[in-house]
Amino acid sequence: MSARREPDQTPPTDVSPTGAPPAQTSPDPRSQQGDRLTTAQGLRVDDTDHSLKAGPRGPVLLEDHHLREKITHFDHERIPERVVHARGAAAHGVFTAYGNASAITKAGFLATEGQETEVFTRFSTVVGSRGSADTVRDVRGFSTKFYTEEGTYDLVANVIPVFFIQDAIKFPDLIHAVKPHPDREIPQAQSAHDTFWDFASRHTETQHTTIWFMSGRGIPASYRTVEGFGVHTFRMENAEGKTSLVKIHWKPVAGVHSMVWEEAQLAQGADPDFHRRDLADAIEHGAFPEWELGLQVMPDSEDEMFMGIDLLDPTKLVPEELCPVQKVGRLVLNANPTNYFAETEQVAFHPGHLVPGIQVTNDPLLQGRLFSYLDTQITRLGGPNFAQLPINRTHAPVNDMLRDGMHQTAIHEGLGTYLPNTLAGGLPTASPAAPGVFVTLPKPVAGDKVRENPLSFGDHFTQPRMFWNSLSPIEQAHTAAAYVFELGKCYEQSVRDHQLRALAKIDADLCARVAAGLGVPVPDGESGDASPGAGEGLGAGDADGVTRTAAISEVKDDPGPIIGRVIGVFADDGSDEEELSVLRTALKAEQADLKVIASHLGTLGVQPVERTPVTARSIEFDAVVLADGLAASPLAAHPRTRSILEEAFRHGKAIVAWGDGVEVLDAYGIDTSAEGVLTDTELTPDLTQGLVRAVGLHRAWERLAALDAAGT
Ligand code: HDD
Repeated sequence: MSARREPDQTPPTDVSPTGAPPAQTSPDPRSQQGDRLTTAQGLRVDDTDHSLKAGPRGPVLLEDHHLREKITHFDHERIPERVVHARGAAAHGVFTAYGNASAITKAGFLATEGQETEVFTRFSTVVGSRGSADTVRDVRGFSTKFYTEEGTYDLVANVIPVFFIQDAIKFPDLIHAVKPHPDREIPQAQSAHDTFWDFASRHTETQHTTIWFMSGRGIPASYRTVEGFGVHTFRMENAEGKTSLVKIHWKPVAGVHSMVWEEAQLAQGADPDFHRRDLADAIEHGAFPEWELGLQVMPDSEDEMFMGIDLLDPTKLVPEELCPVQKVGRLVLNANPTNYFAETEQVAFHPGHLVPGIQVTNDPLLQGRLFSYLDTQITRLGGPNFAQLPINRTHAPVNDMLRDGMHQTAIHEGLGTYLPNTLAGGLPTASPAAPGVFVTLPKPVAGDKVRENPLSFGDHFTQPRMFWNSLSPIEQAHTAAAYVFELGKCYEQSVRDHQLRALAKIDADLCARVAAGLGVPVPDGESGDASPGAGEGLGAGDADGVTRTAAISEVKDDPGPIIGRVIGVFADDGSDEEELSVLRTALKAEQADLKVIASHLGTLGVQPVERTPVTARSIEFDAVVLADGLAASPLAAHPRTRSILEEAFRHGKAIVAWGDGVEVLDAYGIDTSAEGVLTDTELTPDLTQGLVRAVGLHRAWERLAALDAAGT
């Protein structure tokens, strides 16, 4: 029996009198137009569900162009994923300059007060493949394309201010080491394996970055709560030609907030798209993520050092105590991409995409990057014309001499494909040095050709020690536990030993804790570093005696804003919908989101129910609330209610209950006298304010410390 056309395949009836397709629905003429299915040649097709066959039971005919085109195109839908940073999520937004950067740079998008520049920002994990989980322990990328009037500027940043290696020539080794083992291709998206720690422990310049990502910075709570760092030192030039050495920062308005390790692991299973979903949801709900751009501005000194810190060494940061971060503009991400592939996947960043007023330095890592990014796009995006893809197109006028090549989409006119020419009127002409023209700063170059590092690159331990000293005790405990986890996943004792020796050079207590966790003696302190020039305290790096810096710890005395945070409220049919409404309004005023968890979906009165115990997970909530009217409900008795409460308690989250909701806490043994557990007989403004404050502090840090001390 043949089933040629299902009823819903009936052609639409709004045929125009001329037979032309109805008005275009997309501004891009190469995407969908009208509402009729066509081939790539614009031919309308009568059926897309059945191959052309010799009879309903006969063979498929080679002449079926629609079938062949459809399948051929499908066969080529995937492009090579990024060799690193394959998994990402992105958003459109706008950057507004405060104007105060004009003293430092002539870049118009930074220097002109109130100047608004469209941007596209992509966040990413480094190690995992495109389908890997979001919440793995990793460094993360934070790349922003500024579509400025002077050309596109890319800030290809990370969420950690330092990098693993000092020289780009080691990048393939680093990435081979951290990627899955080449024999079994495991583990995916993890650094917790032998080859990574084998590399990291032998190139001890990695130790600063590794201690950062062993801390909470390696498992951010969301992309909205990460800092961003340009890592390298850049050279900026103002309109008067004065130059400065500058480090670039993104400071999240929502504050820095990380997961605890168990949350990150739970999220990997319960919602591998956790960060991607969070970013898109926040933007969709109008809680637009925001960052301020900040600059650390240092004199353009001859030795390119600042207070003992080598500014060309990407494994070093400059403590904010020595050089404050000056805020020069604001980024707001306010629109989700329309199409993941066309935008997030095809966007091509490059640290060499610069504008007048921002130039590179001799940092050997940066110099290698300047080669790598252009090169990689040619493989990944199938040829040299990727700048013509809509997401990569500059918003400034283009008049280049680049012609032809794979996927050429421009129809260039005229004969002027060379210079000098007379046949095209001598156009286009190069511009003399003038505002808006990029002129490389003249800098003297001297020296013998050598494969060597400067002596100042040899200090690998002073700044990791400063990082360790700057953590609060509970953050130190989490960091030490992360090392125990990571090294505990290594099979080779020699690898563990090597890394322990590196830890001994950072801090004896850190080393002792990790050694105890691994059940081995504390090593004798030899680092075993294989890289030339490595050592302790060689040359500069003492950061002018700064042994701890305030910008590192997430534990703050004052609560931050709770914009975009999610509060899970257990309520059921016996609860008062008016109270839920009061709480919802109060949280909305803080731009936080409330999700009701009930024993059934639908509504409680007029209050929508977003979760049941079956679909709710503790990881999606920054705080858990129990409303009155719960004690006798099936929701209270559900085993997942108990696990959500226990996890929220264990992860240091605020827990709030009023009325008989408090009985549920008691029944499950939640200590109502613990820090961050707030109860009352009724929903009062004080209780609500307490909730807002507790979420603003991120976690009940003392509770976490007490649980850690108790070994739970
Ligand atoms: Fe890189 C991608 C950040 C060193 C080679 N890198 C990439 C992305 C970010 C960074 C955020 C993702 C861009 C996107 O979203 O598309 N990379 C950094 C930072 C570094 C760094 C902050 C050090 C300070 N990278 C680095 C080195 C090399 C590369 C030393 C090579 C020598 N990076 C690449 C690459 C990638 C890339 C292979 C992969 C995909 C891409 O470029 O477009 O070229």
